[in-house]
Amino acid sequence: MVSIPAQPYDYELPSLDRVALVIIDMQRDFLESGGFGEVLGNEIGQLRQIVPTVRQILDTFRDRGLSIFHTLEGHQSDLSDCPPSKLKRGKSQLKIGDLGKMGRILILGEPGNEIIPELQPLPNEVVIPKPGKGAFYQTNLRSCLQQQGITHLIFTGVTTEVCVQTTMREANDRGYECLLVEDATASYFPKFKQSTLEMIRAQGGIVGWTTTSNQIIQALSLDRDLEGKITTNNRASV
Ligand code: TIU
Repeated sequence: MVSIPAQPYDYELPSLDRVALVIIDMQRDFLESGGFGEVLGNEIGQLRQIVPTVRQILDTFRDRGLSIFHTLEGHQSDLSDCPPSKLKRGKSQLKIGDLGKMGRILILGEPGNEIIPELQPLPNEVVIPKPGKGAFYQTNLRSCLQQQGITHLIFTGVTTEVCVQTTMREANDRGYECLLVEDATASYFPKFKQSTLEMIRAQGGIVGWTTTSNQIIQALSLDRDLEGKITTNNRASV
């Protein structure tokens, strides 16, 4: 059992083989200039700030050999999986599927749709492309989690109130115990991020828990000696 200090109370992991890290949509379309996020009229700076923190958590999960899922919002090149409402929404000049600075906007396989270089998935990590804001909608995420016996999900990524919150709510309704890492998620609107954190953990954790990257890293890190050899397992049991 690993206990992670969190709000509104400690988050308990029964065993490390039941937990997965979920990194939501850390892709160029949201974090780099010329992508979908900027086309929608947003400043990308807020989002870029969390990259080193997400990387630290990713490294901790890699170090411990724990399950890692990356999601990617994007559509088929023929837009067959993009509802007309999503395509029409907004007043920007460039729409989903139009040619932007990084290829066609929000289209799977285009340069702008790739996960940012700092967080590139390794071959053993699962990448879930998704057409919606929630990662359970029209994807095989649930069956992948079931195959691995995952019951506990630790969330990072962007944007807090859109794809992260939608996915957490979907996961919560499907019975997963959800923990959001406060300093490893970001919104184009800081006040929306703050409100989302508060609404997730309100009412006794109505959607789940929130904590900080330090708490996760402390709880999951292996202690190493000066030569890099593992000395103890800290508080975590494998
Ligand atoms: N616009 C915005 O805040 N977010 C999205 O469109 N997608 C995700 O959050 N990934």
